Amino acid sequence: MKEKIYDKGNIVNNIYQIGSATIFIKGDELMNDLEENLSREKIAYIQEERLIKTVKYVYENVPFYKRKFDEIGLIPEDIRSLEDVKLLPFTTKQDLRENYPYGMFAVPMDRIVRIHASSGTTGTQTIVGYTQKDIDVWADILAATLKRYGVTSKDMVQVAYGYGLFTGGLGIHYGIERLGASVIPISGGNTEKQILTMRNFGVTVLACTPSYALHIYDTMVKMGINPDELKLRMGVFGAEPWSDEMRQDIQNKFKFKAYDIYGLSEVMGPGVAGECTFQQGLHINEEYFLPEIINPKTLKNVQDGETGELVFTTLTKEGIPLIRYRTRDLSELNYGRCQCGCNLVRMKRIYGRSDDMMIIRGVNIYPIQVEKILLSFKELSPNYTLTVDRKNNLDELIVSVELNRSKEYCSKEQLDALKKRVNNKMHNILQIYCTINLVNADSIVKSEGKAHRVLDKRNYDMVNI
Ligand code: DLL
Repeated sequence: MKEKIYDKGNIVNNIYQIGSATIFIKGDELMNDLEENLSREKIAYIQEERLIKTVKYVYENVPFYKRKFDEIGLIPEDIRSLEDVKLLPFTTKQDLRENYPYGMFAVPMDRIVRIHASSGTTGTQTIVGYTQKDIDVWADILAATLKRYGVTSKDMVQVAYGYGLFTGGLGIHYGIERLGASVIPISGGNTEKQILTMRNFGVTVLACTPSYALHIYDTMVKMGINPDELKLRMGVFGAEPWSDEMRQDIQNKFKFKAYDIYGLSEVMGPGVAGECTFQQGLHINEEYFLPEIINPKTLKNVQDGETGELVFTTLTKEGIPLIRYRTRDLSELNYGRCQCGCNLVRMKRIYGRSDDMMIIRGVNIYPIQVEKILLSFKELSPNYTLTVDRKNNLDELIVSVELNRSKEYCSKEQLDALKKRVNNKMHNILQIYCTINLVNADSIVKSEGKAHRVLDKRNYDMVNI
């Protein structure tokens, strides 16, 4: 990437603009904004400049923001430092829905070269648009993210995220090409073909949702193919919450490192953040996305290291720039230097979404908490669903989980004893008893994309986790 950058440089004042990458020159110093070793001061310097520009840009180009700013008597000139981000109003998914389809776009449609949409599993779809520069920046960001996992131009990456309106497939695809690695754009589904492709083409990196990775593994076992026969050396998994226990399970099964990748279509798509080889949190690509954590109730910023809702302000986006977008995702930020040497802030792996929280008889429960408990039993597989119902005015949680072995191998007494152990652990940790359904392997429908695990019959709404 570096050679490409230096031989095409054009000096504009004291800033090199090369494709989508920006290189600042301060004295004799060259600073590439996609370099890993930016100091915190340099990151803040880039962010501040870009924040000030973005605020002016949205005020002038998005009537929604002009109205919002005017309502609170804020003018772009009020934003002079990074701290001032707190003066800005929030943007929510509801705002995007109310301005459906193109009301939040900052450029005329003839500058939009690509449209994506959010999955719409928690309501109406939201549409996002990208200019050519947005697409180029996205590819650069993803290339940098993949590099942090150790992906190189020698790798062959099978992209089993869905291609289409979902950002997973095409988003990662362009990053792989930008890095110079080979991409296999197979998309999701057709699992046996996925496995044969992996084996026959010598695939080294698998990119898909973690739940689909497990489905691929189960299918591999059925086909009599051992992961050791493959050249796979890592997985790039995301798009849905997955517990540390599920990660461990995937790593043990495939015998490779399973890296987490995070993103959301409103903010860009995959690559907003990703881990490094130390797997100690996901580095946020902060030069492009200014993160904050707020308390979702008070909407005030929390102290560093406290858990809350992630909020992002996009810093370079042209198509659909967003100010303080409330993601609903729960995480925390760590500004300490990572062992990998990179100073980009790390976000903790997503714990869940604030709107995934199930309130069962007054107890707040996130699906990932149940997943952790289930995976602590070697008899149980990571395939499960959670159904919440109300009977006689009492909430009930029904956990259906696949056994690792067929029921035929277990006596009724063994199954009852297992149910009891699982239920006791649920009660010890989550303070609720639930109904446990132990079902045979392969009796729960597997998703080829994001897993749909929670059915809340109290409002008859399928919630995506
Ligand atoms: O899921 C983008 C993506 C594609 C990310 C491929 C990673 C890999 P959306 O469909 O808009 O975009 O869904 C975004 O998915 O707000 C989170 O709730 C959840 N999510 C995404 N990545 C992770 C992750 C893509 N690594 C929503 N861990 C987000 C937990 C994740 N949840």
